[in-house]
Amino acid sequence: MSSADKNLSVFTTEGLPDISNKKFAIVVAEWNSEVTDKLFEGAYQTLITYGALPANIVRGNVPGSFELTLASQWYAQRADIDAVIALGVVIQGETKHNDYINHAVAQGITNVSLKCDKPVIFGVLTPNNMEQALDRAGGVHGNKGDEAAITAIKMIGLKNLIL
Ligand code: DLZ
Repeated sequence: MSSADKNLSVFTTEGLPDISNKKFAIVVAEWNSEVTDKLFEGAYQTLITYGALPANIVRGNVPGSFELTLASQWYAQRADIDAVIALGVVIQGETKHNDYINHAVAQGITNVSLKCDKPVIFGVLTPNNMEQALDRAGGVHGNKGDEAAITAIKMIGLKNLIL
């Protein structure tokens, strides 16, 4: 088998793996929902664009970004879920509250990913204000949800190659 054939058998569109039989959970924080709903739309549409089936994408809402970690773990523990995408927006405030949330979620999601041995993608925006958030949720700076979905797909492909 030539290397080109091998690539074809492993990868489909633009080097990304076939995800038509993969199942995804997208966990969405309701805090700043005007932004997180756009992040969800970006992630969902990107998964569909690259071959995921609508029936294989589940959405779970949580109250705020701090709750993303536990809900991500609940999904990641499910045998049928291949990857989890956690989406939230934590806007910098006058207090340090946002820092505590950001660090807790980043660390928590890392721990879940390692514990469950599955991609759990950190799709949390940490902008200074709402304008910056919207710029990164389908605005001039793209959509962090799209990026998170591509990252999930790439990690699934990488796992298949390495293990
Ligand atoms: C409390 C809080 C604050 C101040 N800011 C945000 C935010 O910018 N983004 C977000 O997703 N959640 C925020 N929260 C809520 C916390 O994530 C969490 O839901 C509560 O502290 C309850 O655990």
